[in-house]
This record gives sequence, structure tokens and C-alpha cells, in this order.
Amino acid sequence: MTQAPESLNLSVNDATKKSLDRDCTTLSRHVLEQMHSFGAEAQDLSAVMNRIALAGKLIARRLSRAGLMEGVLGFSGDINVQGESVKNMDVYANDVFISVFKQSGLVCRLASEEMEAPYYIPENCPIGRYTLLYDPIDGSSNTDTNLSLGSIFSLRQQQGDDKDQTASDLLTNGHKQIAAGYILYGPSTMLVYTMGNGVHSFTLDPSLGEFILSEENIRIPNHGSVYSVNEGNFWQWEESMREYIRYVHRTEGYTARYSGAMVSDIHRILVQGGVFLYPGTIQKPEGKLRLLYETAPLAFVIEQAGGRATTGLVDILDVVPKKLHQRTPLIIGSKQDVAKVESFIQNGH
Ligand code: AHM
Ligand code: MG
Repeated sequence: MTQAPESLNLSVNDATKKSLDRDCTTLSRHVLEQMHSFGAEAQDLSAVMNRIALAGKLIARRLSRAGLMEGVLGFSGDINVQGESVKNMDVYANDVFISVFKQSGLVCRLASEEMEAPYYIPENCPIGRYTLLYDPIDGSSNTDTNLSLGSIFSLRQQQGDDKDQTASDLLTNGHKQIAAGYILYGPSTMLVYTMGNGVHSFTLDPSLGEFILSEENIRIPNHGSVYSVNEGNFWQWEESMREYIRYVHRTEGYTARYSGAMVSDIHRILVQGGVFLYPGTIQKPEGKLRLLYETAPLAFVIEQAGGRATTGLVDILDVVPKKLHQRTPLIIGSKQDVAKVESFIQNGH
């Protein structure tokens, strides 16, 4: 038998070692590395992220077989607190996040787009634990056509004992978020998160059932060619927004992309640059998207990647909501592109 040269042996071993290292950089290990600690808080946050990942895996599994199962697609027949028709997948995904945190002793309250009031988990939950705010299915209109969807999450520390169960301590600005991110259900399932120390993406490896690190410290380009907005609302907007759209129409180098699920549109922008807009209309100046579990977590991610997020007048992370389901307009993405939209809103050019 011919002996392989020593250098070749070495390089094969190095490559194997590298891929093994990569396969072992799971989400929970990454959170611990980010915290530079193995203390109680780091262990807790790692466990919380691990359970969010489990919710993502359960939702991804159901979506991947949706066309083969009864009762997964279509509407549930209910109307949610936002006045929107609820889909079966919205109900399932909402329950999944509750189920993964039951008895965990980590998250004691959950607030979501689908529930009028927060859901309390009193069992095994000491004061000062975490609250999870989430949108179980972002872009639910894409569910029945097998297109990309997302889940959005934001973690905050409970302030006070909330004895009257009003959750008024949640009505604070977005800088109070401890962690935030999203899960993107696309051709592969990805989890993107920040804990205030950069933005990191993970891809679900179905053969392992684990989210494995794809990219650390993602930086959003300062400018991109994409603008992402529902232009069907053109005549409902203020004139300044219409003027911005006329500007991109007549300026070379812009291209439109809009999927109906902002997690996937914003993920594209995180990677390639550009701007996503969901402005208010003359009738509804507050827009469609909710602050605490949609715009603030996405703003935290994009700002951590070096981008910006604003209502057009105020940075999203500075907005203090008056109620749990408060809406805000959203302009988010590359610094230069957000500034361009702002210049139209604030100065009319
Ligand atoms: P949802 O959480 O109820 O699905 O609403 C949020 C979604 C975003 O993902 C998407 O960008 C937007 O609503 C689409 O709304 P529209 O159809 O008005 O453009
Ligand atoms: Mg939503």
C-alpha cells in the first residue's frame, strides 16, 4: 500500500478538524462564548436561546410537511387582537413558543401578536426572570403558498413583580432588549440573533437537528440597490413617501424586492444592503407593524450589524410604547439608504 505523504495527511486532518469545529459551534455554545462566562446568567441565556431554537425547529418541521397534513394550512376562523384573520399556523406557532418555555423557570411571561394580554407561566418562576415577546409567524399570508416565513423574538428582563398582571414594565424603549432576532423559514431554516455584541447567523442542519454557526459578526453594507415596500399603498401614503418612490424610479441603480414576509426581505437587506419600508398612511399614520415584537427586535439586529432603523422621525429603539400592541412606521436597512428616505420625510427631498 502506498503511504500518503505526511503533508497530505496533515492537510486532510486539518480540514476534518475545521469542519468538526464548525459542526460543534452550536447556538447554545455560541451564546456562552458571547457572554465570556459560564456563570448562571450565561447558562440561563444559553438555555433560553436553545428553547427558542427548539420552537424554530418545531415550526420548520410542520411547515416542511404542511401540504401533506390535515389542518395545517388555511384559516382558523378566529380574528386576533389586531383585527386580522388568524391562520392555523399562527395558532400552532404561538402555542409552540409557550410550550417550549413551560416549567423552564427561565421565561415567566410571553407576549405575542396573537394574544391580547401576556401569557403567564407562574410555575417554577422566580421574580426577575425573562419575558419573551414574539411574532410566531411573520408574513402569514405566505403560508398557504409555500413561500418564506419568519418568527421574530425579543427577550427582556421582567422589572418588578407585575402583581396586577398589567405588564406595564414592558412599556420601555428598545434599548432594554437583552437579546433579539428572527428565524427565517426559507429553502433552509436560519436563526439570526444579537445580544448586543454583533449579529450572528445559524443554519439548521436537518441531519443533526442543530443550528450550526454560519456567519459571525455580520455587517450590513452601507448602501444597497434594493428598496422593499408594498407599492400598492402608494396613494394611501403622505406625499413625501410618494416623492421618495418617484426618486428611486427615476434614479438608476435601484431595484424592487418585496416578498410579503418582512423577515425574509430584511434578511436579504442585512446580507446585501438596501432599505425596507413599511410607512404609515394618511388614514393610519402609525403603520401596520408592531413595535415590541416586530420593529424593535429587527431594529436591534440591524443596528448591531451597522445599519439603522427609524420611524422616519425617531429611532425605533428610542420609541417608548404606550401599549403592548403599539404600531410604528418602519424604515430599516443600510445607513445611507435609510438616511435618503429620512431626508424626504424630514425635508421633502
Ligand atoms: P403579519 O405578522 O401579520 O404577517 O404581518 C407582518 C407582515 C410583514 O411580514 C410584511 O412585510 C407585511 O406584513 C406585509 O403586509 P402588506 O400585505 O400590507 O404589504
Ligand atoms: Mg407579524
